[in-house]
Amino acid sequence: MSNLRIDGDRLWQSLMAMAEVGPGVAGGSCRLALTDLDRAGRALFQGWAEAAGCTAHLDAMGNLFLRRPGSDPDAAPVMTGSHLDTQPTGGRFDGVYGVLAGLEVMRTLNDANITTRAPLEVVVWTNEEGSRFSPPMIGSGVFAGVFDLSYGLERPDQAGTTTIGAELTRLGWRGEGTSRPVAAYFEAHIEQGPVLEAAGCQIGVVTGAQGQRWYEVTVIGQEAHAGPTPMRLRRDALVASARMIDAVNAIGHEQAPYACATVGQVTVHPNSRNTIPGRVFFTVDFRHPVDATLTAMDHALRSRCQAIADTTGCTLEIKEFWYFPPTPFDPACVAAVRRGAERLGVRHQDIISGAGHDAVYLARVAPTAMIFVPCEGGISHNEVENAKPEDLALGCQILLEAMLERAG
Ligand code: HGY
Ligand code: MN
Ligand code: MN
Repeated sequence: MSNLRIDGDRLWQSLMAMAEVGPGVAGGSCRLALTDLDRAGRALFQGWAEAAGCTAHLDAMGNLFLRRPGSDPDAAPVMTGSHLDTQPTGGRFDGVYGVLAGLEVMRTLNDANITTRAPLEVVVWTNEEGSRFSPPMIGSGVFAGVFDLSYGLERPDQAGTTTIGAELTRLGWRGEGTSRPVAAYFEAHIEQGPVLEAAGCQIGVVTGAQGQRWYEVTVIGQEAHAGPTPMRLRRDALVASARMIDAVNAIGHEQAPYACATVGQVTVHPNSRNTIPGRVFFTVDFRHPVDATLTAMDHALRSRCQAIADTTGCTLEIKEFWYFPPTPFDPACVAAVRRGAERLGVRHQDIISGAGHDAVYLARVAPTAMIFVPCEGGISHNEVENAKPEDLALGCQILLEAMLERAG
């Protein structure tokens, strides 16, 4: 194992070839979940993996498993993977890196003519991003038993025109079963934040992921004419929402340095220049590594938004839409990642993931860990997202070694 080396150039070429599928308008990627572009990206990957001797399996949520046989076919596979669906203004590495690093592991073992004892599998999880269909990580969530299959299939798209189940049927991705054995799961991913780059580290040893709470907020005021309606008589849902959105931001700052608070979506009804908005919908994304703080942020959100609704004559509905607690990864798997970085003699540090990943749900059903590499300026969910070929190669080398340790 000590002289097995992944081919960083081949990995980089694969990443750049995948970036040609569903290119964004500014150098990134746009392959929204379960669109024809998502299909094209998966087809490219599946072709490569099958050419590398893997066989494909789809489950009932369209999760795609590419299996490399082991000498013991009954052994639970050591799994890696991530997602190929992107944000609308996504980058070339978020998710894709983890899938193609897994492919590079398979290719490297083929080149060395090595058969592992346990089978290996690279997985493409359905709808990790949670942009077109919410919540995120729905494919891995059903796999891990966090959501039941009917919930996963019924999720509507943002436009309310279709569901995950209907799109899976259209794409021919309705497979069998919702789970399968997994001995361990390792996921390589860009950090998507500034910590590693600022610390001069090439590898992040991910010890876990912070918790998240997502909300859907609806504020009801009264539509009225923008001209004859005196300011003092208005029940302006957009003014109330603006104050609530500022309160969301304040809650994030008050729980610094680890809290995150984001309003990413706002819709205004009737969205007409000369009608006082009567109804506003907005989303809230709270994150924190400590569950009790996430709870305190929840209480602050509810009390401050209610006070604003009361003083603006509006009514308020806050629906908690999604939650997962801070999730620690498996110490033995984390140690395997750390040993890999030490063997390579590269600067590394422990880090908690700010982003959610499929690994968070896999951690509920199998020993799991992640490998982070820095991204330029810590920017992600942005078309400028970038990473260094040498860092991507180092992360992939550690992935190879961690998987081999487990697979034998
Ligand atoms: O929202 C997240 O953390 C991930 O990108 N789905
Ligand atoms: Mn991702
Ligand atoms: Mn993402």
